[in-house]
Formats: sequence, structure tokens, C-alpha cells
Amino acid sequence: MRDANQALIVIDVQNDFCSGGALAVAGGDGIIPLINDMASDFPARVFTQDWHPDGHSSFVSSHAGKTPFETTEMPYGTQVLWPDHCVQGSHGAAFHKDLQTDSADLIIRKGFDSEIDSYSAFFENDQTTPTGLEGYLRTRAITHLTLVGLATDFCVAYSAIDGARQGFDVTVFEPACRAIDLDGSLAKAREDMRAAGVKLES
Ligand code: VGL
Ligand code: ZN
Repeated sequence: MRDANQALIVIDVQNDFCSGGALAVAGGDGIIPLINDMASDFPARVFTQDWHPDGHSSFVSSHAGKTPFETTEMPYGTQVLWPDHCVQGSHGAAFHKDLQTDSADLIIRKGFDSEIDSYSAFFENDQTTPTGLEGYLRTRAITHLTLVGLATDFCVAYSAIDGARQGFDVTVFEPACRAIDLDGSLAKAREDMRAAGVKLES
């Protein structure tokens, strides 16, 4: 077992990001056995769930004339328009059935404000509105985070960078992550993570 100041953060291992899902990430399900094995090694375990209301502003269906993966300008910056995914209470939003979630100390949901997407487990995409995760980790005296899950280049990377910026020691364990890789987004995310002081472990 690792030291008490270490948390495993499992990002968005939900049906919609796994095979057959609305926003399936190639090989997404393949990381589940590894995550299940890792969980028993960490004294603190936090799982996240992408959790959007119907008609969320990040959904392409909310933007007439747009096609999936195009971008649009939002008040908080450029936003990719995603296929509708992880609608609150839907099968797609549920954790994959093979992911062992009983070990979760905390399940944190994000992206529940219709008007703002939230890739990061710490802040919505306006980079100001907190999810509360930082306070949870600090009050438990957690200083070291290991991130795994989906997708490497969006929710994992945004969470890792925000974690590092807040002073946590952050490692992304890449064998237990998979990427969407939209127009070079994986290479850019890895570069941005490194620049923010995130350790990439292969
Ligand atoms: C994610 C795109 C949209 C993710 C969530 O979990 O990486 N990506 N919503
Ligand atoms: Zn989403």
C-alpha cells in the first residue's frame, strides 16, 4: 500500500467512452483491469463521472449546422462540439460494468452546468469555477495524485495540469489511459502536461 498522502484519480471510465459508446475512445475498455488492480494499492481513491444535462452546450446537437468535433466560440473560449454523451442518469453515463467502483471514497461529477463544459476534475472550462475536489484532497492531507482513465488528451490532461498548478505532485500513468487524439491533441496534451510539471509514466 502506498503512503497515506497518495490518491488514485480515475477519470471518466464510463460506457460512452468505452466501445459501443457515443464518444468511444479506442481501447478504452482495455485499461479497466489495470485500474482495478491499481486501486488496492492506494489509500485514497477518487472516481470522476462526466455528467451532462440533456441539451448540454458542448453537444453538437445544441448547435444547428455544426458537425461533431467542429469547434465553436463560447464565452470561456474555444469549445469542441462533441457527440451527445454522458447524459445524467443514462446508460452511457454509468461506469463501465467491469470497473470496480465499490472502492471509491469519492465520486465527483462534472459538466453538470448546461452552459460550461468541464474537462478537468478541478475546474470547469472557464478555469475559475471549482468542482470542490481540491478542498476534498487537501482536507484529507493528500499531496500526491496518480491519474488514469479517459481520455488522456482531454479530461485526464486538464485534470493533471490543474492538479499540478495547485501544487499537487501529479503523475499520469499512461498505460491506464487512452486518448481521443483529435488533430494532434494527444501530442499537445503531453507537451502541456510536461510543461506544467506533470510526470508522464509509461
Ligand atoms: C471528455 C470530451 C468530452 C473526457 C469528456 O472525459 O475526456 N472528453 N467530455
Ligand atoms: Zn463531456
